This record gives sequence, C-alpha cells and structure tokens, in this order.
Amino acid sequence: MIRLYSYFRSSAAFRVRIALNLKGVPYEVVPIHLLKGGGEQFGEQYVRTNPLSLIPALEDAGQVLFQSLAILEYLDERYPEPALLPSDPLSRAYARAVALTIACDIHPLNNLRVLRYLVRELGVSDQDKDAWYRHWVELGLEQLERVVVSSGRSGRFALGDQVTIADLAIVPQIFNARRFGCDLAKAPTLSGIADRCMQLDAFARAQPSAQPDAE
Ligand SMILES: N[C@@H](CCC(=O)N[C@@H](CS)C(=O)NCC(=O)O)C(=O)O
Repeated sequence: MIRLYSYFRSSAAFRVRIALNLKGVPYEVVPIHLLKGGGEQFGEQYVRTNPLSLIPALEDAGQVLFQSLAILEYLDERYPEPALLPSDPLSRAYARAVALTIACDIHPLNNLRVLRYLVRELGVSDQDKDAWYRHWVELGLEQLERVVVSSGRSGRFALGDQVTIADLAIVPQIFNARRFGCDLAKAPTLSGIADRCMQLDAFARAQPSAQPDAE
C-alpha cells in the first residue's frame, strides 16, 4: 500500500492527500511531527527516506517520491481517473502555472524553517514574523487572483468546473492564510474556489482536522 509521510498542518501534504482521495487510492499515513523534539523531519530515519527533510514524501512500490507537485503528476499518470490536468496543452500549462505560483513563489517564503530562521537566527520578533507571513501570502494571493480573473478560465473551480492541480494548490494555501489571519479581501475568487472545493468529500477528508495526527 502507498505510504504518505505527512503532517496534519502541512499544506504540501494536504495537496497530495486531496489527490489520493479524489482518485480513491488507499494509503497509509505515516505522521512526521514537524515540531516535536525539534522536528521529526530531521530525525535519522526520516532523513534516510527524504534527505530534503521536508514533508510530504510518498512511498510506492519501494520507491520514495518527494516534491508535492511531482507526486501529484505521478499519481495522475499512475491513476488517470479523475484527471488532475485538463487535456489541451494550453490549459495544462495554465493549471501548472497556477499551482507553481503557489508552490514556488508563495509557500516557500512562509515555510516553517524560514520562519524559524527569521526568529532564531535573525532575532525577528514574533510580531514581525507574522507580518512577514501575511505580507507574502496576501501579496501572492492578490497577484494570483488577478491572474485567475483575467484568464477568464475560472468557474466553480480554477479551470471551469473541473478540479485540477491548480485547486489542489489553492485550497491548502487559502486554508493556511485563514489560519494565520491574512486579509483575503483582495482574493475573493480564490477564496470562493477554495470554499467550493471544500464542499467535496475528497477535500474535506484531506483537511488538517481530519488527519490521524491532528491535535
Ligand atoms: N516544495 C515542497 C515543499 C515541502 C515543504 O516545504 N513542506 C513543509 C511542510 S508544508 C515542511 O516539511 N517543512 C518543514 C520545515 O520547514 O522544517 C513540496 O511541494 O513538497
């Protein structure tokens, strides 16, 4: 059975949990606590699994995959239904671009290790760390909102009425933005997409509070 190294609050793992649920692929969650004891992602055992010390990693047929977007594309190729990418090349590139904007340009600035470095090494106050977090998330989502609106492609979801990898990236990012009290007034379309996605069972079952390691 597929094993997913996951942490309930990890937005990158959240993306993969949604894909597995949508595709109806059974999987076992192996919880890796990112805070306990300094972080289990740095433990010898997990570093052997994923030397990047990041969540998620997915183990299938004895192989370990990492990077959530690569994992999503792997799952889409291995379990094609329902497809997470549209069929025409332009729409595929667009869906990937939306997902990559979140995964490459928004999420990494606010990752745990970055926030920790700000506080522990650079002596930034908790208040300033939170301001950093909100600044990059609000700016990133405001810009992405403009992309999504001007593309004219959105419907119930980021690409019409088909769930794609774009939605799998949007939902966890909006989820975390709300948790950290970001102002999403300038991202109403993205917020609406996230709300409609969360009405789907596959998304709801993937959310942090539904995880076996939820606190
Ligand atoms: N680009 C990676 C990002 C993975 C990532 O940053 N995971 C976070 C949780 S969402 C993590 O493991 N953080 C641990 C840390 O910062 O020490 C992906 O998409 O898989």
